[in-house]
Amino acid sequence: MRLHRSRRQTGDPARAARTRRRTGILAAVGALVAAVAIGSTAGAQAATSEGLLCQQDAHQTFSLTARTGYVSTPDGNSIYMWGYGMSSGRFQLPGPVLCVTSGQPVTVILHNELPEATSILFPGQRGVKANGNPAQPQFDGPGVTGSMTSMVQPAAADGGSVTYTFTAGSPGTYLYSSGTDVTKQQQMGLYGALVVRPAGAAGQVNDRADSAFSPQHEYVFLLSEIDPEVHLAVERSQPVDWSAYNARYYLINGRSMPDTLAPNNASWLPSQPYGALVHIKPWDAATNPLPAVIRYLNAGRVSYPFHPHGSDERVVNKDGHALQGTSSTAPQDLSYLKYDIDVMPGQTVDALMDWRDVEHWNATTNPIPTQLPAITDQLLVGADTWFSESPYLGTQGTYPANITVNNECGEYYHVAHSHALQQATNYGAAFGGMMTVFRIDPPAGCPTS
Ligand SMILES: [Cu+2]
Repeated sequence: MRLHRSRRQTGDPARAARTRRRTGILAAVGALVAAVAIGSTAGAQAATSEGLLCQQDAHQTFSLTARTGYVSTPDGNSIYMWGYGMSSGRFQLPGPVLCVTSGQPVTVILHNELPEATSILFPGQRGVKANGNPAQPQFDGPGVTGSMTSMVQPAAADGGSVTYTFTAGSPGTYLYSSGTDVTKQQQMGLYGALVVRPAGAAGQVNDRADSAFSPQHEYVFLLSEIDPEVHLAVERSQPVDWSAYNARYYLINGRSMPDTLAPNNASWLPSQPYGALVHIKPWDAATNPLPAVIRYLNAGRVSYPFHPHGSDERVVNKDGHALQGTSSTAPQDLSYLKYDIDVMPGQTVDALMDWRDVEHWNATTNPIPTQLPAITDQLLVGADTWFSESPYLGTQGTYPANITVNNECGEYYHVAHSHALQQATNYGAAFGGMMTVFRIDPPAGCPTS
């Protein structure tokens, strides 16, 4: 395994030591403990340290700057990236999650500090203009006789800017990303999520009432990948050998497992502000009637088959459109339950998730607590492990000596990850990469969270 260490990393021994300590399986265990610790801090903090962090503005006007920077990977690597950040802020990966209202005007001003021209594509938005002109491909010759230099008007290298305006499209989730030298610039990190909310119904994914979700349980999973050789070549101004492309890191919201479990704005991940820990409670008609929503986006080059363990999710939107029939009066609900959420390059998938708890086994009061899935839905590993679509966790056995409890308050943890298992690694080392954890608290919540 070959690691590229930049001056930025080797120049800071304390940071290098921290990253070394975070290596391997122990790191995953440690991060899980850290996730528990997050839950045991003040509730107000938990509300801001987990889940979607929206960038909002009363005038729906955002000023972004394309910059260079570095991201950390759990194996101690430090990778040169390009990314969109708030102009008032700093480099970040991915770009800010922009939250807007459907049908309302939006302005995005792009400042470019990169050494080459760059731009932003806004697929699915209406009437996109660049500096007041219709957004359109750019060619290096007259008309369309030359080569296309950009899919949309760019901001010039080293200080240029361009202003994009549009009307926010139908409610849902959209990728925004570079339209200039797309293969290279998107690999370098120029992408982010745009969340379009229904007008007057911000608590719904789309205009359908049955797409309502719990606003405290809203998550974005922006999936992408990194070939560090490409990034090293760009950093050194060397040509990129795309024929040798080989992704080594797989990311959710710009982080790889176990960093995906760290809170939003974790101090040790200054360029990667977004966590990916899902923290929910079981569905309950009286106290927790609304599902969580997970907004999946693929900013990478291949399909990512993502799935949580223990429960299906209900797919309600794709590419910013509700899954429904064509009737203008009562469109048929075409949402569907799915275990594996396949997210194609450039695609977005919005899924609702209810956790339907089942009572634990008890010899006297609940001897047969749950209907186990058909054997054909189970994958048996050895004698005691199965992967199924059931949230049933089996019986509580005897703990080892000196162990009195194996979680904080009776909560469950299930991993969720890309099922293309090479995408669940950090430079080939399992488990890592495109992986996170769903935490399900007991119905009454954790006393300390
Ligand atoms: Cu799995």
